[in-house]
Amino acid sequence: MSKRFYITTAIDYVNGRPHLGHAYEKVVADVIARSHRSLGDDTFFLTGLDEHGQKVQQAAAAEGKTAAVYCEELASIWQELAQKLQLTNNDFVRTTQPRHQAAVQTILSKLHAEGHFYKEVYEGFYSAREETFLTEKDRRPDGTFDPMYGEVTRLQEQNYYFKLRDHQQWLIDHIERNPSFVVPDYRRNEVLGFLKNNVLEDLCISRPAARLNWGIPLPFDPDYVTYVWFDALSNYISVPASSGDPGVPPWLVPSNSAHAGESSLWPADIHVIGKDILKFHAVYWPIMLKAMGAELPKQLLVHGWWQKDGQRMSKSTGNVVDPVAVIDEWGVDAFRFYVLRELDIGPDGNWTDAGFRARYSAELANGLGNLVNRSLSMLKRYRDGRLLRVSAELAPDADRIVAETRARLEKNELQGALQAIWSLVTRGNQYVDHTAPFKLAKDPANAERLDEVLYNLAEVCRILAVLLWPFLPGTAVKIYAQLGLEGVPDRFADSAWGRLAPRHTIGSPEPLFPRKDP
Ligand code: ME8
Repeated sequence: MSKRFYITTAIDYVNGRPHLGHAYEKVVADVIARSHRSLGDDTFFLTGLDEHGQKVQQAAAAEGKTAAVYCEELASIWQELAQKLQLTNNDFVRTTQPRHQAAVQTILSKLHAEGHFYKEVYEGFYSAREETFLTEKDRRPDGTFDPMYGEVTRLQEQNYYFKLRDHQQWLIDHIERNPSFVVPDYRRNEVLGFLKNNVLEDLCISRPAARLNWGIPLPFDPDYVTYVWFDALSNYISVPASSGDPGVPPWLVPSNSAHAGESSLWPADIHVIGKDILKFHAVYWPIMLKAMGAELPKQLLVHGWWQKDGQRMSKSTGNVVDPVAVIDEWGVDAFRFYVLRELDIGPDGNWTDAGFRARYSAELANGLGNLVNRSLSMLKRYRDGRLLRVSAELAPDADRIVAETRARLEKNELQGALQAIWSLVTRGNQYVDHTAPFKLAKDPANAERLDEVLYNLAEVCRILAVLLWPFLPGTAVKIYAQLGLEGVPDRFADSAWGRLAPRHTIGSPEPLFPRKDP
């Protein structure tokens, strides 16, 4: 059985509009998916929406709508964003889809039948905002709860619980034996610290339907719906299961599903998630999968959070960065570039409009845009767009940078890969300054040298298009078209030096990143 590279993102709550943080995560996953395809891996990229639960039910009620109508309206806004970001997701899961609900019910029935759940009365505190039960341990020294929990109420109710305790040592061993299961390291240490210093509490996996009806009914007790996290985490496996994936446990594959053939998606290679949902993915999800007899995902790639001007983004402060507005004004590639270049995967980031403009102007307009535009314009002006002589003067620099970009991509170091790519932009611009083709063009005695210089510049532009494809796909395609090349630069192997043929004629140079007034 062969394995496809399978990457997912968190599925977003549809309790409002998408913001910068949601868009960032999806772009990160898209770049990794595109890189793997470019490097030759058969790749499947999944993203989608988390539509059930109290947050969504409350948001719908606040607008006087049913949850179903509310989700339907918002889902199209989120799907439009996926298109605007030029995501290459192969599927879009919504937890309200029948295929997903059926898989969740199959999982619940199986785990119930095998004795993983029990029913018990709970008495304690409850945060509706975080949909979580709280204990005395969660109180701060002054007796209050962290404001992130919103209003905390006392509650007494009967629910179903998933036994976690028996799996605690197994999970610690798994994380210790697999250093790349949680990346970066400091997030892995955080999970290990949590697991070693606390006894795992069993997980409440139900909510009484009388209190919350917007959820998947428990198949063995219609008075309850499924806890939203149990529902949501299952999306990663419900999608492969519903298409007959040979990597998922056979009991989870519906009998009427089309058989997906011999190549499997499951286990996932990378779940891209934000730091706030690490515990759900590094503790509950592996234990759910172990109980199901399914393999564990290979990696949780954990990114940090964006702030705006040093402050947490929030609707009440009115400082939420709207990715759609940025894209409409500056273009999707400028958005993708800024978030990936500014923030490495791991630490927190800070969006400032001034920082965005500075990178646009220095790195996109004056860096990449200027190199491509002046290189191709000179070729047009001095040689009517024709390459007359092949040269490999810049090949050693280009080869070194291509190798470094590849090494960075293989480690998911997207910021580092962009830095490597921009070292080729800088090298190209220096080369123009040093060789001064505009001076060479004045004396026919320099004709051969000018031909060589123009070839090196065109070839650097072509290689940049190939390297940029996962990051700035629209720009990469434009560079290819301006070079008079057909198709898309979506194969990393084409970054080898010297693919532009002698006598090739380029297309028309056009500015890639128009300069904007300050
Ligand atoms: O947590 N910066 O959904 P969600 C960076 N439905 N990332 C951010 C961010 C910010 N300011 N704000 C949110 C959920 N995110 C669940 C997930 S997965 C089975 C279920 C990230 O809409 C956040 O860390 O609250 C998470 O990875 C994603 O956006 C969705 O957040």
